Amino acid sequence: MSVERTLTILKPDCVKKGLIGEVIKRIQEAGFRIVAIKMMQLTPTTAGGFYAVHKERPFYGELCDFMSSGPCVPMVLEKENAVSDFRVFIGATNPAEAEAGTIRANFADSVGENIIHGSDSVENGVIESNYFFAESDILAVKGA
Ligand code: 3AN
Repeated sequence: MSVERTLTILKPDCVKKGLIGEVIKRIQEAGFRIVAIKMMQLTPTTAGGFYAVHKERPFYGELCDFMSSGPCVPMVLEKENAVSDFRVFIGATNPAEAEAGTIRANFADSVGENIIHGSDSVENGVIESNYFFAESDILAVKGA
């Protein structure tokens, strides 16, 4: 297994529920190193660019409105096998189907408002990290 980077976003519902600290604590306890982090508010346009792959889906407008409804916290995480391990860690897109103990099972309300994003491939991990961070913002972090 090789060290990978994945892009996560603590979504506006995570921030509004006061869960930034709790979710970051769990992310670090699970062995992911935070190598870039910021808090920002997306616009409908920047949210739309991030989710451009879903442009034709019926929920696209709702998704862009939600993702720009308040501050969010994008982060780049690093770990061996980070991409698929993080997808397991956060749970299924629909929290009703998410495995017990995952972030979405514990904290998410619906498929639309599901607390957290995780890249779905190594390639997208790089593309999505570059959407939010310059390479110079991604720092080497030793240990957890
Ligand atoms: P994931 O984020 O788990 O990879 P995707 O890529 O299928 O899921 O969907 C991207 C985002 O679009 C999800 N995180 C969710 O917020 C939203 N989404 C997906 N399916 C629906 C749906 N049926 N209704 C509303 N929003 C959805």
